[in-house]
Amino acid sequence: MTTTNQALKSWVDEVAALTTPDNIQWCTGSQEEYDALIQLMLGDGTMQELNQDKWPGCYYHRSDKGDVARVEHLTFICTKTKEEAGPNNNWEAPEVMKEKLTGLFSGCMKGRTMYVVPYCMGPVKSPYSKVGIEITDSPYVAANMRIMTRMGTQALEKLGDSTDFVRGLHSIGELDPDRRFICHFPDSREIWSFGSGYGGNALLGKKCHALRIASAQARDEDWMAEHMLILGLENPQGEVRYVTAAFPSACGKTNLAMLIPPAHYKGWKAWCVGDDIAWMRYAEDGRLYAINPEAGFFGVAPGTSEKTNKNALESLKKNSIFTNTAVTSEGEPWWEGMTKTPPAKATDWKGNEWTPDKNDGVAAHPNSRFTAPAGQCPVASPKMEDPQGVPIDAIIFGGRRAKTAPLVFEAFNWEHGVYVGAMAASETTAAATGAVGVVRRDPMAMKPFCGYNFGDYFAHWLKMGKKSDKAPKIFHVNWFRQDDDGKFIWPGFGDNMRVLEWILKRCADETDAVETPIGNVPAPHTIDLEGVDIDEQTVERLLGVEPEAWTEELAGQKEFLETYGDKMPKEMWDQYEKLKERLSAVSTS
Ligand code: GTP
Ligand code: SPV
Ligand code: MN
Repeated sequence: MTTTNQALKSWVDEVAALTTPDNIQWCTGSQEEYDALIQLMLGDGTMQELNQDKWPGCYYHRSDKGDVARVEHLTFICTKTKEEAGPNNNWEAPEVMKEKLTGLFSGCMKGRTMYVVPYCMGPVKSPYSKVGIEITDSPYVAANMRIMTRMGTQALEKLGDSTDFVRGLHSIGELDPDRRFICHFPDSREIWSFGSGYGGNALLGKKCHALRIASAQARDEDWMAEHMLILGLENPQGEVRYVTAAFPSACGKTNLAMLIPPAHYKGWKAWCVGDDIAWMRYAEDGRLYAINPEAGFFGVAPGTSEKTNKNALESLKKNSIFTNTAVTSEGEPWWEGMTKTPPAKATDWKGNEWTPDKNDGVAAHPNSRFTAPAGQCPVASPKMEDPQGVPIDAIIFGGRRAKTAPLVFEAFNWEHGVYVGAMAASETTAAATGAVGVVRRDPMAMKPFCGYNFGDYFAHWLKMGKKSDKAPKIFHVNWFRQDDDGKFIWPGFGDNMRVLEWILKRCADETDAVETPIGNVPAPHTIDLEGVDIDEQTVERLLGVEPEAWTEELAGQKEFLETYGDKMPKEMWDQYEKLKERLSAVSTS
């Protein structure tokens, strides 16, 4: 035992008594310990060695076929009342859920080792970082946690004898989808996750702690826990300015977080601070600062290539874990979109032999992922480790919209920006189980991750804007607009830099915009398109705001606002009325 923390010791004893493991292993986070975990998994076949000459320190894991994504319908927020959790969450009373889960956890670690995984979300020296302890019976989870968080002794030392830590209890159970529950108890800062070994369901520091529990804690303590990337943009004069961006799962955060500016942007450089989660608070200078609570990337593999995201590929070349990708006959990981020519022969994510002419499906699961140390990113910002974080100029919301949403627009002010974020909608992706490609509202990209009632969450956002006259400006982007044939009309990826430049210029009052009912769009020719093969008509379409489409959108917005009854702040209804007026003014003029 490596701690004198009585609260921690007695909780671990309690959990051991409930789950009856054969062994208890306290994780220190050392390299030897990690290597031993890998050896253990190589031994029992849950991990496979990849080609060590080409992929040093890289390993492969195939998860259970029925356990490949987050499960939103099995994710619960267990607050005292249903209203606190809100219509945006599944709810169960804490004591009812705990009784049910106690039954499932009872004796579930028999024959297994219980790993006690202390972790710190955020730089260890940051006053804004938070410690959690995950107890798990999965060595795969323990290994991934070492990449994704500051894990082990350093976290225990930070905790000291404090009782202030998130208690996360996890068991893979039997991986039975009918006995799977991902439950959060925001009041007692606890997470109980049973029956899944995958990603956000199982790596409890990530979505469960750093978003669902943290969002509730942030509401109580006047800060923000958001599903956002953090990106620094350095201009040729060497000045770096930072933005955060909230896009739903599998909608481009990791890609934007490490983008490579187009050749035309000489002297510009992008710095990655974070690719998925931002914790933000005001500093004494009145500015909003963000830290990345994570230490690794759990990134979507498909579509990641030298062309689309070279920096991600560089990040994952060594010391990484691949889950549910394909593996070539050379022992290399592979996924759709990675290379122009697919490998002649591979084993697919289900373990079946795969050849390119085999047309019964993809080789890699659409939600297959890599776990890579963030420090390996060639453009990892030195500020990743800064205890104070980075000051934010702009907050960007976005989604995957084939129609309606233009490439970029600027909110008129903070309050309008909160409305824009709250009304964001996006086509669903493979990051969660369920239908793909259906437009649904995903406020601030937090639909699956907000640990309390969205009505209260919007109120919290509104309040945060009033705390300072230096609050960031708010924007909305859409990289995914399509033509009638379903082809993307914006090149995206590195070229998104052009939109970011416009955003930064707006923040510095250096470029023009045209007012539309939904917000300010770029004035003609204010987005630098030099070197992009795009015609004038397409640009018009990209930036176009069609009042008819938005009037249709209004109906959906009203319905959404109504769902929250009295909890929906009045300011949001005011914004709705104003938008309605602006839209009717243009359609009657
Ligand atoms: P999570 O990790 O689930 O939160 O996802 P994410 O938001 O980090 O998404 P990611 O950057 O991994 O991108 C998901 C998919 O969108 C990948 O297949 C990318 O190739 C694709 N993508 C990202 N950016 C763009 C873009 O600008 N244009 C287009 N067309 N596709 C993009
Ligand atoms: C997401 O779905 O937004 C992810 C992956 O980042 S997971 O960790 O599974 O939540
Ligand atoms: Mn995410």
